[in-house]
Amino acid sequence: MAVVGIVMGSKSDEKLMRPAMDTLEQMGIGYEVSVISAHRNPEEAREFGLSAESRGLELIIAGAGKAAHLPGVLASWTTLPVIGVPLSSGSLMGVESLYSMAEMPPGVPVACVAIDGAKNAALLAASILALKDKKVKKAYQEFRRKQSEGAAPATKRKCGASREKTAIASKAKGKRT
Ligand code: C2R
Repeated sequence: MAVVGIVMGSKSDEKLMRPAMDTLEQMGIGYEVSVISAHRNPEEAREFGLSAESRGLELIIAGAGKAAHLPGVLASWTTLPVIGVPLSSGSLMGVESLYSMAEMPPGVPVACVAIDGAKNAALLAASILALKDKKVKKAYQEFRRKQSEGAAPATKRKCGASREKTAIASKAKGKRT
């Protein structure tokens, strides 16, 4: 059963939103995907928001590029949490979408991840759903554990490299390290 509704402003957003779908699948979270533009399909956007909760959705992930009103408009029609994903499809590479989502005025919040942060949107969704779904909690914790294990050697190498760089930079300035 779909508990997450993924909505994107255009079919052209699919590639950038794909990591959200893959990650939800990995977490065993049911989702549905819709293409709705708040600008081009205002009636559908309203209907989606109004019916989301009664259809069993618990959370919405809305990805859009350019002037991205979609997450805010969906959030205006529902009290479900809405996570916005600003997409780099426009000539401003997503900065305009980021501002549209992150700068929602007080009263109707939209959680906003990084530009093209579809994967994090799904992980954030997992952590929210994990509050009451034990299976999701287990899957999310497992993901985080594996990620930490995999990241450990790379982190060590990075630290070493950056310490070396600092030492070289300090020597160049005539300072002791
Ligand atoms: P097209 O490729 O269809 O022209 O869309 C879409 O998310 C897409 O990234 C170009 C970009 O326009 C965005 N779009 C929005 C909205 N509707 C479409 N930001 C909206 O209602 O917010």
